[in-house]
Amino acid sequence: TKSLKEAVAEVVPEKQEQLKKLKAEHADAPLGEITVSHLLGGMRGLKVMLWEGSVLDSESGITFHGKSIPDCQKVLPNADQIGGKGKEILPESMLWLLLTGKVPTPEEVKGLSQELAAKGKLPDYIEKIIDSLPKTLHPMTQFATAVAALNHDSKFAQGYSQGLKKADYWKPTLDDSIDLIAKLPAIAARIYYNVFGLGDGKQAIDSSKDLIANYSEMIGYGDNEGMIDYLRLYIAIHGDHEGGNVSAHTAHLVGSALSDPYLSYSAALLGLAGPLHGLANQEVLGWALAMQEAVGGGEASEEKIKEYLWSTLKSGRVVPGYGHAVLRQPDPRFTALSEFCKTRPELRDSSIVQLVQKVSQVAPGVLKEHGKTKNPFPNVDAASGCVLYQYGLTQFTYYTVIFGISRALGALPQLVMDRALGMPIERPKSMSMDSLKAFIKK
Ligand code: CMX
Repeated sequence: TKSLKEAVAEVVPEKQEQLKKLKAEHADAPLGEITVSHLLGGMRGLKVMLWEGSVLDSESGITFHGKSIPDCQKVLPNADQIGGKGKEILPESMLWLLLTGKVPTPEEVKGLSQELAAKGKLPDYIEKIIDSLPKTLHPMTQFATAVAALNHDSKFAQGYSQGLKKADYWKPTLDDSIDLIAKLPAIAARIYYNVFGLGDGKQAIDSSKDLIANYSEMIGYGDNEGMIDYLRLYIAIHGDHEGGNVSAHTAHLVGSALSDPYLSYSAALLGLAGPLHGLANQEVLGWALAMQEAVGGGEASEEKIKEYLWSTLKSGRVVPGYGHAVLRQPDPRFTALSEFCKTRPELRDSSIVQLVQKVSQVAPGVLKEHGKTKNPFPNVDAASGCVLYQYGLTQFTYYTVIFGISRALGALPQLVMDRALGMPIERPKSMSMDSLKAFIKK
């Protein structure tokens, strides 16, 4: 049985060799043309970034090292296989896959779980920083603040200041990344306790439990098997969505300046906190509850749902949880969460879950008729919040924090790979409108 660090150490030389060959054989191969509309249109579709963990296809959705979500559900170890209870993908298994490209054995996952438990306790100064923040400060701002402050003990920052060799950068990057992933649940739970007075406020860690069983305990859901397994699935499949989305790209960009993993991931969280990105799951729930009040829950008629959708669109707002910059089909993450709902009676019978499912059948037609969005189908955020709500986690300003625990599983492995491959500081060329005009005339 290998440790994660040993497994990564095996992969690094293979990846370095692959990059060397790519550079030697294909450095000048064109990847498409850049037009003015790319520059003005948020750089959609431009292939300008290396990202190893996952690839997003506009039709079939996300694959993690070539594995779809159903593939991962089949092969990645779950809690039942490591002495716990639960059938869904463990985030530890997903982390292993994202970092190494390999499916871990249950023993390897158990070892990783124990390593994370051993590193999960927060230092006193972090607890004090979180406790000093006003309860009215958005939980995501609190989250990013605490994560940035952990750079106090960064092994990468310390090593760099002591003249660490470039070839070794990836090692303390990996140490910091594992340390951060281990501490995210306790940070998130302490914020939950301070802002909402829920959980026991202690963030105690049981080394025999997996990351999310411990997190669930910390936020007061230790006895709720359905919620624990939902959180595992949610966190595993939100982990990575290739590199161009705001949070992943931000971690990569900030890390390219050799800011350590804590600073890089803190910046990523601040991007995740935007309503067009991670905050959409908070937006969806507020919107769905208002709809439930206006049209009824699971029993609402198609006509009423249509009317409500049109009233949102006519008021100039977007329908939250619908559309995507890359996807052109329903998001497989939405499908996976919807399938989970079918397996649990408490979710099958939930009025808000039923309403969200009904909306997902009606909204694509309305959005097509509206004619603006390139993708009228639900994205992951359409489904994720209603399940938390049904399980009693009704504080929806907290939802994006849970997404924030997850995104580290993909963003931090890429940071390790960036340093292992010696990727340079990111510095694209910008242009003013005048310089653009002058350039086009030439
Ligand atoms: N409802 C109404 N209009 C929408 C829409 C929606 N759900 N999605 C896109 N549009 C509109 C856009 O606002 C844009 O209008 P303008 O031309 O007036 O600016 C037009 O359709 C074209 O947009 P697009 O090219 O289809 O989409 P983008 O790549 O620009 O944006 C996204 C993608 C996700 C930001 C957008 O679909 C959106 O705002 N969706 C709602 C918010 C949401 O669910 N975000 C979560 C995404 C997943 C995640 O990151 O977590």
